[in-house]
Amino acid sequence: MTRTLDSDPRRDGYRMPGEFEPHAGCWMLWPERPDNWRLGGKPAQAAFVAVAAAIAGSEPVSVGVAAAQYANARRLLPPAVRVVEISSNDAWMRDVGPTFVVNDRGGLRGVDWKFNAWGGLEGGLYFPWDKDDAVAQRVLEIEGCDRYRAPFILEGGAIHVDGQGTVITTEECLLNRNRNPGLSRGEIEQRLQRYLNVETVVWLGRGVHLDETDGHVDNLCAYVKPGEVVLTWTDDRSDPQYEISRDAYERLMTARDACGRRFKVHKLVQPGPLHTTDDEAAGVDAAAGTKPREAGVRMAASYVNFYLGTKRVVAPLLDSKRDGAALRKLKALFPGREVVGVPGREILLGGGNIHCITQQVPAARTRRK
Ligand code: KQY
Repeated sequence: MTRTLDSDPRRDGYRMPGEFEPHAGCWMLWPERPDNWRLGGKPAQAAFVAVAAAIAGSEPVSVGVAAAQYANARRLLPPAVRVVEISSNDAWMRDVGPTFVVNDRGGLRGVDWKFNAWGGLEGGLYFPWDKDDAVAQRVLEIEGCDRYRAPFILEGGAIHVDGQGTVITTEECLLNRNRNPGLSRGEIEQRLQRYLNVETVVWLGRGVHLDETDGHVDNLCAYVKPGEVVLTWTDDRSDPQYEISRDAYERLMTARDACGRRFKVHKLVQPGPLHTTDDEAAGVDAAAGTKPREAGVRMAASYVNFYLGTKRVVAPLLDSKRDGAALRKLKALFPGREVVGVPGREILLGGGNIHCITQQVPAARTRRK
């Protein structure tokens, strides 16, 4: 039975591990809403299938799908992937799924953040979002894990941790008035400390240019291992991303993590710039309450939005001119893992990428004495 606990992970000795630590599996959701995914979600479904298949080569994958799409998802996904019925408003498991936390005695629990579709009625992306907000609890029931219901709004894509006391996040997202307007920066830091069990919050400024999540860190910067991060980068000073990445680089270079380390920052070339085409925009249904998709809009494309699996890194292919260099860099950064590229444009058209549609379940382990 899954209990909802009154305490918090810090008090109970649980911490969020780094994504680079071993996994027990990965969760995803199934895309179908026609006002976000073009052509009734068919191209996105093919992209999600490719991501699930690539991750399944590294660790067990489970996909939550609404009842009406169950047969379709089951038919399209590889037999090794577990398909279970879960209702959701869209398919961003990173943001609506639980953030798993572990202790040193093999315990595994989940934090269920409050969710408001990236901004609620002040710039959020759709209404309603009640089914999304209920996803984490369902995943925790299936995993048989106890649950912390965090008393504030946060999405999993807004945080990256090193598992050793440090979280990296962005001011653009976490200090945005459309998330937790009643909380000061200090109060948000205290909540991150309690629910992730960290000591140090490293604040970056803005996320990737025009990122509709209000600047999630998972599109900008990711941990390679404790003390080392990879940052999306352009050398083109006329590109709006240049100032954003340069500012993040400077903040990282002057920060110290919870262990007193300085960061080693690896720059990863950005794709494009990439823009939506007329055809792509025309394939998305208009709907009241949903952010419309328009042609010619620059997308928040980044190779940093990869999944860091136990044996494989699964990264988006986004730009034939840059994919090779990006994959070579990731191979150099993760020598112990296979780096697999999967076409990412259809996921990007929905507003995120591979990291945003996945959520790792860490392997619960006892610490060696
Ligand atoms: O960046 C993410 N973690 C999610 C992207 C959500 C986009 C919704 N259209």
